[in-house]
Amino acid sequence: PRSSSTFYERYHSLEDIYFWINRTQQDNPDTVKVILIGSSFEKRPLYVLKLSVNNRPNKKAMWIDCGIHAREWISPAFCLWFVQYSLSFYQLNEDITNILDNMDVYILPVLNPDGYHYTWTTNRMWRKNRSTNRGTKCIGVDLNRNFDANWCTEGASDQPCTEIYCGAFPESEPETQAVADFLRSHKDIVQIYLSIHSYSQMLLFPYSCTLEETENHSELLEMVQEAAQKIQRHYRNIYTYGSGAKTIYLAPGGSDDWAYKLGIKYSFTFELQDRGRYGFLLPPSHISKACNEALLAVKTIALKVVEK
Ligand code: ING
Ligand code: ZN
Repeated sequence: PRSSSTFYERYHSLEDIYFWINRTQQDNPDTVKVILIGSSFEKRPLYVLKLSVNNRPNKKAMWIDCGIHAREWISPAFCLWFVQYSLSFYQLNEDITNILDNMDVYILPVLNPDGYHYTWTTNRMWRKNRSTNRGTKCIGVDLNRNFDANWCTEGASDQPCTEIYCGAFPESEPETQAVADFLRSHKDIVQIYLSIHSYSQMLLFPYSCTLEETENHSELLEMVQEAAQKIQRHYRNIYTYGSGAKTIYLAPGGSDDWAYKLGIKYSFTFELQDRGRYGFLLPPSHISKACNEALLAVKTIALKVVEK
């Protein structure tokens, strides 16, 4: 008989995720705080979990967001996986202990709750948020084209009916604005910005909005190269890596480019499994391997930053 899967090896509805956030905070009152950073177009709350293991002052921090694109279900699954792993293996696993002793972690499990809910009820392949647009029946803005980084230039569209619509102006969407406001007010402590997508197995860093290289390009390249090598050794799986524009395509208005320009110099976008066999419809039986691969990449990068 098939072995039964745990909570973290399944996908969960938005309602279940809200319930999980509440329970995780209640079960770990000393470590987990829940911060309401804003609300979505349809007025759903945007909750961030803050993981903080001790009260040492002046600790740095890492930000992780998941679920900016509605149909990329492995992404929220990773945020839940990361929280559970951190809470379970602090003081058991050397790497996560070292990371959490030195930095707080802010986790936004579902950046685009309206879109995520819509993929569960109506259209599994929805990508954008669910905001209405003036002068058209077409719904939604691509939240990863709505940040203020070479906004709406080549690689985005000003047509609301496209999948890569940039919105009426930068940060026009409440979801984008909530994240940008939070990071602006925490930019002195947040050292690492990480956004989780799928699919295609890539570890990306700025820029995506231009073919130019960042000032620390070679350092970022070394970090993702080491992460990809570790994934290959441990899990026999290939992740490609590099700057977004050179590795996939030009894409302005993305969150990692914006975070980098804000001053968060260790800024990344991960594209989790797979490489196209199942695409966005990654079966639940693949969740644990996909999340463990991404976890290894997060650890590799965070430890590099901690050791600086
Ligand atoms: N890929 C990303 C997208 O928004 C990306 C690629 C990464 C764009 C970083 C901009 C910045 O198109 C997916 N799968 O959504
Ligand atoms: Zn995406």
